[in-house]
Amino acid sequence: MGRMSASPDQAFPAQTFYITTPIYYVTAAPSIGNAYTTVAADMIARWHRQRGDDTWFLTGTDEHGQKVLEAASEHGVSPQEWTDKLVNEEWEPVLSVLDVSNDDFIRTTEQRHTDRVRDFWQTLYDNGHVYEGTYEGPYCVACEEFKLPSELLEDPDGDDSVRLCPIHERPVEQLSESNYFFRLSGFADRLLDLYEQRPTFVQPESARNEVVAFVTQGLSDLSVTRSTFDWGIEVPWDESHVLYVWIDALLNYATAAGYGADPERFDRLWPAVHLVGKDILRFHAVIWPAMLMAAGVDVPRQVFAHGWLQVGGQKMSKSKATAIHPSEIVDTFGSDAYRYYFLRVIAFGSDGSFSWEHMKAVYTSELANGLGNLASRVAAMIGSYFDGVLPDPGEAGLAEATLAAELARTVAAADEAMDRLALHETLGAVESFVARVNGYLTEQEPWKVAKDDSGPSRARLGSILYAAAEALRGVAVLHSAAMPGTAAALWESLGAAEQLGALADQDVRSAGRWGQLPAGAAVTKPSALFPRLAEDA
Ligand code: ME8
Repeated sequence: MGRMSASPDQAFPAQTFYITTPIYYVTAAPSIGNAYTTVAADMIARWHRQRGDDTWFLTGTDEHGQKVLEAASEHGVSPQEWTDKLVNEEWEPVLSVLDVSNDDFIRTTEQRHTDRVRDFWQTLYDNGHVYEGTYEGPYCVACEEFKLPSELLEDPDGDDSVRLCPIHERPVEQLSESNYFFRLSGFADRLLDLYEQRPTFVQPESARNEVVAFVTQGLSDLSVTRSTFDWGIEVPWDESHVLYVWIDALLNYATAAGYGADPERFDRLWPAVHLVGKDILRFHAVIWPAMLMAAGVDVPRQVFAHGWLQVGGQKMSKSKATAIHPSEIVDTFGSDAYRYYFLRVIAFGSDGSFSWEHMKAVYTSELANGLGNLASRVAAMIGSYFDGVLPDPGEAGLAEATLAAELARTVAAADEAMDRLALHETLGAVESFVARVNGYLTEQEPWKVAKDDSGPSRARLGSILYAAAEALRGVAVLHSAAMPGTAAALWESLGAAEQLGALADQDVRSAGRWGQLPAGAAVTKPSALFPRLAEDA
């Protein structure tokens, strides 16, 4: 999959890998729901960089539409002032809080976006994909979407004139507007062909089935303009309308990659992998590819819909009180443990729950007592038995050969899971290996071997501690995508930075080759990778 592109500083052409998150509505501060998609995309991007792929990772903010306008009005400021403030004070800073390595950040109010969006829709209008009509129907502002009467919920207080959005459980509005429509209905067959010919276009399987079932019922044309408010991109052929926020927002993935402005760059990066929550699956797997087909542009490489993060059994969203800011959790556990927790314990693609108790339990067992303790024990033993100089591996026994084979298997399994975006399996494979290394030490009892000063015992002690350190070298490479800070600290403590170069430059697929850390490396105790939690945490 993907195209090859040669870049001048690489000896071999790398595969291009372009990944995106949704662009989030700037109605409020980020929640752990938004952060979930962003850290997942970050882990994937970092992994691809460590495969040597020409990687581009985009995130950003969705700033137009009625919903953002209403949030600004509630605070008594203009929508532009509102979005500027929120982006500067919240949406950009949260990326550093979470250690996110995005290559670009797009705001839909930027001219590099708005100009290209107008060009795109003018072309579709000129080519007959857009026509004028009237729309009447229920509209949910929180979704920014017209709803079908059949999917609405009844009013819990029994008011017959009120119907609720099934996602937000808040009243919908009845809209009647003269609008422009995109001939979406004409793309149903081509979309169904796409889903059939490229079974991984929509993933996971449950998401694919939902989309196929939806399109099989037939598609209605899509109203793509609004005339009752003006916070949006002006329709180029009729300035009494603004473009519907979704068809403006979806184009961010193309405009940020140079569509319409830098064709060479766009050709190199496109098509993208889109990570989305399942709430916005249809926009990405139905409307977006149809828009691209209408414009004669390749459809995305993949749309992957992950599940809903729940707190106390309810989907969290900014419009509900359960929204938790990522900093609340990062302040207690640190960003690496945060990233690890959400990506490790929730099967990527399924719903999952967050609770402080569960997070504390995973932190303590897998990170503090698992990896953290292992790293500090190995460094401490090399410190006290070998003055901090990595001993010679000597003659490897069966146990060491087994450990080496397990590392190679772990790397292969973790990398294969990454291709399916089974991030939880990638991390699960590494966690099992960490547990294996701990088991290896328990079996080999180096602290007992150290009591005997004879030559063979010294050699044996060296073999054991070399094997444990070399195993940790592999773990550092494997964990650098999910836990960049921890992996870098581990890498430093093994003396690997000095001997093997920067962690970011290590090829993840070669991490299983045993014996890379040379004897003589200076091993130092890492500062506490996962500090003990305060009593009241
Ligand atoms: O929909 N669980 O923006 P948005 C999991 N602007 N993921 C969650 C989540 C939860 N509880 N809450 C939010 C929009 N998310 C549009 C997108 S893209 C062209 C335009 C994540 O601010 C998840 O990725 O409502 C979801 O799809 C997204 O945030 C919705 O963010």
